[in-house]
Amino acid sequence: MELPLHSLNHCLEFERAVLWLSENLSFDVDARVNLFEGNIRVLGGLVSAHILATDSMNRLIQGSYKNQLLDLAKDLGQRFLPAFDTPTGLPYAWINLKYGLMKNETTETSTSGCGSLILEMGALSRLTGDPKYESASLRALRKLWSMRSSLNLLGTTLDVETGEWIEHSSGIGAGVDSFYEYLFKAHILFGKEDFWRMFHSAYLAVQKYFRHGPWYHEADMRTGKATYWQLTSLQAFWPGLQVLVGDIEAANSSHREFVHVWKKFGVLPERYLLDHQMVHPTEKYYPLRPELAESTFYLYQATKDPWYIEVGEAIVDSLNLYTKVEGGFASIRDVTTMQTEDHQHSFFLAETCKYLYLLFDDSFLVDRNYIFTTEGHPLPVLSAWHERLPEIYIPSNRTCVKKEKPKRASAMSLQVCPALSLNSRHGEQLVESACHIPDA
Ligand code: DMJ
Repeated sequence: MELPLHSLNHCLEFERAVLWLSENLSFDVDARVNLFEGNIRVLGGLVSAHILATDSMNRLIQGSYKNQLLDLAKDLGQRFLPAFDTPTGLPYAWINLKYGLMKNETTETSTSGCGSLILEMGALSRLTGDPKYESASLRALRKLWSMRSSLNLLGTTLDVETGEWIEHSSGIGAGVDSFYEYLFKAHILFGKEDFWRMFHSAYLAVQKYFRHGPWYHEADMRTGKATYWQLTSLQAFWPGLQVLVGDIEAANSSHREFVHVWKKFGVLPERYLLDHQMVHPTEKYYPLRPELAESTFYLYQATKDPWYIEVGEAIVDSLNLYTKVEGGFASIRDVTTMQTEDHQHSFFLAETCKYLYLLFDDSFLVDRNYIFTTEGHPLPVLSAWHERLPEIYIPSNRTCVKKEKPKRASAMSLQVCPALSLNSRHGEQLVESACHIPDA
């Protein structure tokens, strides 16, 4: 089959990048790196690109590919492992790529730092046939889960040597966000019921203790009492996760609030004080974060409501207006003045641009189901990676069908959390996810 010209260009670019990486990238460097960031940005990128490079449809690579990206991923994964050598199995937040664990390294890490490794490390194990990466990240995840409170809440920071919590207040934003995301996506990718059970309890606790109408505040994991009434830009990923779960109504209502704040400033401030309706005095920045675009993409996929396209267009307009500079896009230092700074995080290309692109053109997703890692790297859902296919993927086991049978069975279209029928409003039957907790 002949490929169209733009596909050929993609292939050439991709092949060139693979070649460049295999000739220029080495992890044998004396650099202290953050395990979480290294995992989601670098390991995830390599593993995902390797899978795309070996795609049976040859969409991205035409010539011979010799597993260079997988070799790099293996090397990096191996360099991560000494971080897990703790009495608790919880990994250190920092590791030196050349020398391993540094003397007097801090023992403090975050919940996401310990609980967001399973997708990349699990995929690496499946691809190499070596279980050590998956085992280390699974052990850490299980330990973390065992540290939850009786309310099924977790804190934000902890000590990897003692397994004690340091910060008991937490929410769905910084330091915790991707922990929830990975429990659920690990269930989709690996089909383990265990992940679903953990996620379901954690999700219900979030909806019960953090949710306040469309907003999410923070609360103390021990008492469930509210601590901070703040909206953070990172929280805007939550509606996207809720779409995967099937809790569309809750997703839509909080997404609208984030859009409202985006429109108020032109971009999302890092932290906004809900109780004072003002930007946090020291966290006024917008580092080109993707979360709102990500949720907009998911909500559009689930509803096909053109309003989400309009939101996407408004986001693109804002990015062009406020952040476009010669040679790229710049972070905003202060959303009240739109002063920029000389920094463009890798997540701008890996996530912000990718989700916006997919919002307007999802043809890449048509013939395969993917989950996206927290850094936006696609991993295909392969039955070979499943212990047992989750029931939701077996058509006859679907308990409730929300819409007409979708053409393809993605987690998003099937809405993994089973649906409940509610009372009717305006004469039509209302269907909500079993994970949805209505407002009191
Ligand atoms: C990304 O690096 C990841 O999504 C991470 O989980 C938290 N958010 C940043 C981008 O804002």
